[in-house]
Amino acid sequence: MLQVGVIGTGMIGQDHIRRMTSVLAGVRVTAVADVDTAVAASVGARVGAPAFESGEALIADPSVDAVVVCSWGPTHEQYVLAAIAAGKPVFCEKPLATTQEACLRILEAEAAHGSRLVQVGYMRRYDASYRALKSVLATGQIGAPLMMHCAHRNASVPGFYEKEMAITDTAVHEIDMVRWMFDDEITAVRVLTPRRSSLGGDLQDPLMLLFELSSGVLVDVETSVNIRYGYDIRGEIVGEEGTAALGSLSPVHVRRAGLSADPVPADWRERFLAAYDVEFQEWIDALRSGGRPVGPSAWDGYAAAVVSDAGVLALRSGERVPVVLAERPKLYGMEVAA
Ligand code: NAD
Ligand code: ISE
Repeated sequence: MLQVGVIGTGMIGQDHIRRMTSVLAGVRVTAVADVDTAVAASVGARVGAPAFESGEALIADPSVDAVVVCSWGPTHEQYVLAAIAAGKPVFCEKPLATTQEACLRILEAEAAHGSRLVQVGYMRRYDASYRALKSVLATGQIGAPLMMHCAHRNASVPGFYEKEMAITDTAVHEIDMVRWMFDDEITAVRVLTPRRSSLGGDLQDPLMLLFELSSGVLVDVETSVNIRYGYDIRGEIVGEEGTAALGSLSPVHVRRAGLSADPVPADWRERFLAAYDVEFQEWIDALRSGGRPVGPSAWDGYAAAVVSDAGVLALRSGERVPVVLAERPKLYGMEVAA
């Protein structure tokens, strides 16, 4: 049984605790921690896990074999570094850290440890629709890919969501997905700002991002984070001989009162429910078999941070911003995760 300590018991922390306690096999949640100690105590009490006074104390405790970090992005670096220092595997929700400099410090710490300990929570790599799309691409049936159109729509976002999070917190999923989908790196970013939605307060919402890949493929991504009607994730690849798109997710299609309708998920928990389950079960199985994490690595987290930093610069300047990655350390090989 893998004994896991969870740091950050907010929305996704609670969802991952639920799946590790009532859905997945071979895992037990043995510790929780949150700066909001009341929330940690009540979430811990529900699953019989003690609430620790700090994330660092949780990481050091012998009841914890592996760590899951679900606190706010700016706090990820400190916990990932502490887990590496303790030699414990750590699953960190995206983003790995909120600056590329912080990600580089994590890469250095992991390299000094000498083997992989870190996995980053880019769950789209585990989603059945994205996996099917990647398989279609690999068979060559639509020919060489030329473009991809993506949309990332949230019904609404929490109060703490700030302007640039449309790139660093939301489109960062497409940044990782695109690198994985095309086995390629993003080399430049542009960001266009359409007419602003009146529903987004101070946010520049929506945004239109344009990624250039080293192969010449162009990817556009619409982020709309106050679209109200639901959580809608789209992706269509245009190839030389055809197109392939993420399919409909609904098991049922309703026609009534002059309308033909599929339900739209409410949020990421509903849309990616199965993907998170697969992501965690594969992580648990890899660690239980004595192996190392094989999903999205600290290098993938770093690359996403560099592209997202370029996106923020492109948003501020209105210019095309090139993406420059550091040399890839040997530890991360060239294999494509998941
Ligand atoms: P949330 O605000 O609901 O929960 C975050 C929790 O972290 C809060 O309970 C807060 O008190 C706690 N926290 C803050 N600072 C802390 C610290 N220093 N130490 C310990 N706990 C601390 O936020 P959320 O929506 O659950 O998001 C958490 C993380 O998960 C973010 O990095 C977010 O980007 C990521 N996330 C990923 C997905 C996904 O689809 N993979 C979806 C949602 C959120
Ligand atoms: C959130 O943090 C997530 O990761 C969701 O998957 C994403 O859709 C949302 O925009 C983010 O704020």
